[in-house]
Amino acid sequence: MITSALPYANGPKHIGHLAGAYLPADIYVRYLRAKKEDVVYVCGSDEHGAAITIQAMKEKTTPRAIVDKYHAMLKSNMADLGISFDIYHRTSSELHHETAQEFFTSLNDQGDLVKKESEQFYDEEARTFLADRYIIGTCPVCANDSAYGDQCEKCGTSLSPEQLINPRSTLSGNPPVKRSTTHWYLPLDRHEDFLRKWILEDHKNDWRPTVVGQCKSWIDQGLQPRAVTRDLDWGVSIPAGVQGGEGKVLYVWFDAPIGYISATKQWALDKGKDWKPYWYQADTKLVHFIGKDNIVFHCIIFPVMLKLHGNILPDNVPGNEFMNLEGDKMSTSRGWSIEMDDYINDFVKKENGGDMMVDALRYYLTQIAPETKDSEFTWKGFQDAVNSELVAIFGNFVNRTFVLMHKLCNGKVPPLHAGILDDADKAMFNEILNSKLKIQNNLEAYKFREALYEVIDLSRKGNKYMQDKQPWILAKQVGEDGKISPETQEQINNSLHVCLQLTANLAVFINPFLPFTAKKMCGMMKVVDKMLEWENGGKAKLLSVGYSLRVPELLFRKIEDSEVSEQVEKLKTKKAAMENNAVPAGEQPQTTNTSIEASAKVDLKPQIEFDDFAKIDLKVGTILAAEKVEKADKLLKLQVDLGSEQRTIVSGIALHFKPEEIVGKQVVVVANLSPRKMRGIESQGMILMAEDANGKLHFVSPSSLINAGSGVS
Ligand code: B3M
Ligand code: ZN
Repeated sequence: MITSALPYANGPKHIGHLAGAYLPADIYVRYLRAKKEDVVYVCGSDEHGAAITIQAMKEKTTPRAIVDKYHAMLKSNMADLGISFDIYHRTSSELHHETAQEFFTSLNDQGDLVKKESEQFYDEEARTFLADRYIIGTCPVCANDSAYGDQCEKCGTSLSPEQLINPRSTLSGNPPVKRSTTHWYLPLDRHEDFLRKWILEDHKNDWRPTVVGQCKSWIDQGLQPRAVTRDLDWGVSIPAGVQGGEGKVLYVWFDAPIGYISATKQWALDKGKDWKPYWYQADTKLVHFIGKDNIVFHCIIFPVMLKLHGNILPDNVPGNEFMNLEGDKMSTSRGWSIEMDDYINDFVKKENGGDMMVDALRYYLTQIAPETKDSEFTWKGFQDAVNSELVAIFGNFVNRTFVLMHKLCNGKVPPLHAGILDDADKAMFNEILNSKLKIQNNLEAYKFREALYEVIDLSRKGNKYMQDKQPWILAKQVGEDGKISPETQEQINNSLHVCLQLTANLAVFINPFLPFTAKKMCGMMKVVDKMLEWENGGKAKLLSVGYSLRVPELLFRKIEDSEVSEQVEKLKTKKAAMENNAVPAGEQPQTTNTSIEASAKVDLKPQIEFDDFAKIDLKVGTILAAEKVEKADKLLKLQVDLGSEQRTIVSGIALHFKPEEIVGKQVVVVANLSPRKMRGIESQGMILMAEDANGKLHFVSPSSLINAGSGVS
């Protein structure tokens, strides 16, 4: 029973979500299916909660319209990216409402919930209690003026509405008042002993340390009763007949995980199967794939609910850390993100795109999967991974094998001549078996990065093998009759036989990760998808001798420099557009001294390690010449002496300095920055500048004249 976090149907989702909760689950599920395990993979849209109603306010429409719109988008995006759910359900469905209500009733009837009255924020004008997200105010940590009642999105701090400075209602804009209201709570404190033992002892070795660590800190902080109901009019209503439940709904985090169960029920209904074994049978292995912000819900709250309800508990919860983007946190609301929908439009649904570009993304996201710590997506990194690994190693091996087989073996699988099998051939067959074990051990331990590395490494070994055997050189050894001798042909046959069997194995191994590629390879080998079953991996005779194969198809294409720079530009433009729209006129935060200080703090980029800093090569340079760049009023073209060499650097400082003013100046140059073309001129580095409060630029220079090329550190 495999689940991926249900995405909120309140907007597009980005590739960080994809890398965190969907792609790894899909890889795992495809592997299990290849092993012919009985596996169900469910997901669906999370359509309740304030995330939805607030988006409806923003788009001036109804919650229903919002969830319909984004449910359709998410469902089709996931399908386009090859995420192979058995069902993509939705929590607004009737079946889900019934399932969630039954869950509540059963826990409530057993006495596992407690009903309590408390004071909560209320909007007198809108005549409604305010869910956390409906209260905004100033963040006590970073002075962000529009922090939410549950979290400040600027600095990431979790908050409660009480902590906000100058709280106000997003409905009326008025400061809220306190009123008493009744809610149901799940008393987590009653379950501390169970959680401690189950997570911190039983699973301390097989769950990821980051996941266990987060759970430990929650438990150690002391577990509190959590409200499982809300005063809202959008959601699963409290079952009729429950006294005092009128006008209240289940808290979204109570109903959403139950969505996994209702999705399973719907799947079973559609397939004529029984859903119960998947949620009740002790030998069912339940695995939740999530991002780290969902750990507490999947490791603490939902398991307590499952236990009280008599269901099985998760066997593992491989929570992922976050994936940053080009040096900053990924965030749709701040415009610093790559939406799945955008990637699909920009790459997949393009003439030179298609499924190949889905697999390219799946490859890079897995290669940099944030399994143990936060990782970072860069477009340059994407280009490197695709061009120098997928194209140059894996694709190259498969392509060469096919081309040579057509040229030297008549387009058929050549025979293997056992008598002349040498150590290299035997080693290659051994490698295939070894790799299979390494790949599957890693997959079973949820180490997808390493598993994928082993697949590519095997293809790298294939390239090396072919390079050593050099069948194309052998083919040049012709006798006086212009023909290849039978002995030489046998050697050629053997090497290509081995390469073809390796290719078939690579298809089996790559299949969970890059399913479209595996399928294409099957097409080239004229074999059915059944060949991709895991038990076939490691076999030396997947392709029969004499079988004729198709001509190779292009498996991957290179990513051009221009695509990289276009995407980076696009990102910056999007962020700038968001920033301009972020604070509506009249709502500009007041600038007090404290907020200036505080916001200076927030402007810091995320912390880096010394090693990251050490990658930057800073050198003192002397400006030898400077001139304006035609038709670019901000740019100056500089010649800079770095001691051992001269560089051309294009710098955006023309509005601040006249060319003649700066000749002879010493500056600090980022000397190992990848060159970049600006207005047709290749800029080979960057100059550091300081910007003062008025936006005026100042050179960063050594305090006295020193040799050009001196290091800065
Ligand atoms: N919708 C939160 C999220 O998208 C939430 C997950 C529900 S999983 C049951 O991060
Ligand atoms: Zn903050």
